[in-house]
Amino acid sequence: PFLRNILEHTVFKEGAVTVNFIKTNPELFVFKPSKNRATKLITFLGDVIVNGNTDVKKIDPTKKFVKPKVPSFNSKLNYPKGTKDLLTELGPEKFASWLKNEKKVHFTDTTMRDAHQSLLATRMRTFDMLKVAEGYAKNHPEVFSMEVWGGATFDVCLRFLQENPWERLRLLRKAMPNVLLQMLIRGSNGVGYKAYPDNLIGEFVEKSWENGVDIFRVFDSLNWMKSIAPCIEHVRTKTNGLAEGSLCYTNDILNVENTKYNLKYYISLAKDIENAGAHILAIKDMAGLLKPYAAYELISTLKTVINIPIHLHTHDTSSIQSATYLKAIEAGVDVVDVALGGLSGLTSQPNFNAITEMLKFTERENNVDIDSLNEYSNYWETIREYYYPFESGLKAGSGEVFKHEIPGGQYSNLKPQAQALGLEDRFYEITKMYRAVNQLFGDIVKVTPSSKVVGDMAQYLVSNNLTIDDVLKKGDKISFPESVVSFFQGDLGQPYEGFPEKLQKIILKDKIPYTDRPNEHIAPLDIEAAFLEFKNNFENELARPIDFTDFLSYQLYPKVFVDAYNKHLKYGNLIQLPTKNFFYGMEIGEEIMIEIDAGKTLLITLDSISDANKDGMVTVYFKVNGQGRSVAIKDDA
Ligand code: 3PY
Ligand code: ZN
Repeated sequence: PFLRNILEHTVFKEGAVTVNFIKTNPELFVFKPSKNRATKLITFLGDVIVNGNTDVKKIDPTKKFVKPKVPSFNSKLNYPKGTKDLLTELGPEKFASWLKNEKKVHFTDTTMRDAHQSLLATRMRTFDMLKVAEGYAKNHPEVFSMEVWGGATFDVCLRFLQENPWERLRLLRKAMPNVLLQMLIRGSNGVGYKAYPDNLIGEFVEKSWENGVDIFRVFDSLNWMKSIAPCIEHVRTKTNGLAEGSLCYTNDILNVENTKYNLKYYISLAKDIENAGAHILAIKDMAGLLKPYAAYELISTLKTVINIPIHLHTHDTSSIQSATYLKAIEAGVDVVDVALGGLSGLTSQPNFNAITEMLKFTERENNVDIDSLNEYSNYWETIREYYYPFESGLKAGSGEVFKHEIPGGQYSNLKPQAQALGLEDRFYEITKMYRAVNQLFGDIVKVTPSSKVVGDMAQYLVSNNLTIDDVLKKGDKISFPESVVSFFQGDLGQPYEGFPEKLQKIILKDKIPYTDRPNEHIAPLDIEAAFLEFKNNFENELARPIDFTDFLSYQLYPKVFVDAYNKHLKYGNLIQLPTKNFFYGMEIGEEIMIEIDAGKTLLITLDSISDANKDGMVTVYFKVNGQGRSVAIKDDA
């Protein structure tokens, strides 16, 4: 392409080339995207080989990877009947009654969503999931649901992985047609960090269902029913799926000094969620604060006041959450969230394999093939190594979580954020400040996006060497982070018992807060007109066909979508590229097979890499299906 740019350049064509031609014509380095899939792929590989993957900040040159072993399964075998078949047969209401009457405890496997969101900054690629999806659905049809979508995965797919989240969902649906697929949705905030027009959220829910989601776990970051209820309503009216309304658990119901988030509060919230039409109640313990005896008290009480089944979610940050599951199971919880061993524990969910063993030979045992489960755990343990740059570095459980109350998903992100701000050695100061900021804000529920507001404020205060006292005494002279101002204005809804008024005035200065739904301040989207405009802007013969789900991605994350779209034009679809090569490029002599379309495979070998020439261009030589090919890459170093 570089040569083509030179040959097609007007200066070149006019024969007016001077020695400085290349230096003075930077547009020569702007390559028009090619239509050819192989060219796009080797352009991506060439870029990573020469400049690294921009998402990987630190490489360990001594790192060696072990080839993952995919557990065997019979690909000819039909899929055994699972919960998805049962939902189709019974419909959501009867399905929920069936679940409630089950004696055994059921399991949701979070490996493909929350586990990697909480351990590996959400970087797990579809490639590694698809390798085991079909086999897992065939070998483990007893799994209640697979959490595979939503939360931060949507954003990260587009922003960092150069994947289309909808394609991930469709492929997983196809590979796992018998088991329920589950997503996490942040009420009026969808899978984003702010409120969106109601009709956009409605369309999003409908398309999520059409593309494969069965269970919608709906929550609001402040437990605000005005955000939860409309989303449950979308699920009930636009899908035949299950609406799982969540109460987010915070504080400690056994602490008599906790007069805010006590048992009474959760009973009332659970009833509101049931009355809003939820088929299942989720207890979403996003930070892992629900201790064993509190779990027993909460669940046994809720079992007497609501009629829908209860699904418990926790994070094992403290490392005692298996005990919580034991007490919850004794109290009659219907489903618990677990992650396969290799991706469990710490800020992720408790260990599926170990919890299964814990229940063996007891009356609530679920008949799971533990040997097979262990093979899947080993697979993920090996796969995890590819993602080492995204590990949080947390080595052991931490009892401090009961003080700072940082959600599992946020904890693993806070460290790299602190690093980026040059605050690496002040991480514990940040966690302490996080706690202090929560108290300052009046003790709020902290989960995406409200947790981000507390995190932003804590980091801001620590990096500017400010104290809580400074905020209260000199706050009128401080310009607070945008997310904090927006929160106090009402953009994420209303916290339980309201905002602390004095602080609200300090933070907002002359801005006026509001108390109704943020969505009331956003005009409904004219979907038809906006979709037409979108198609006009983005349909391009060089890109893949654009559809309504892309339009939804664009509406939720405009800038992120445009960046991903441009990368797609340049590199094509990278979903079939092995993870090792996606993050670390190729070694000389390495051969990889990539299936670019059904039955169409490319065998790519890296032959050699030239030194940079005087213009900083490196030529990378490949063989593609035996034919020599090269790409010229600008060395950014
Ligand atoms: C998310 O919203 O992504 C979460 O996982 C919250 O716990
Ligand atoms: Zn979670």
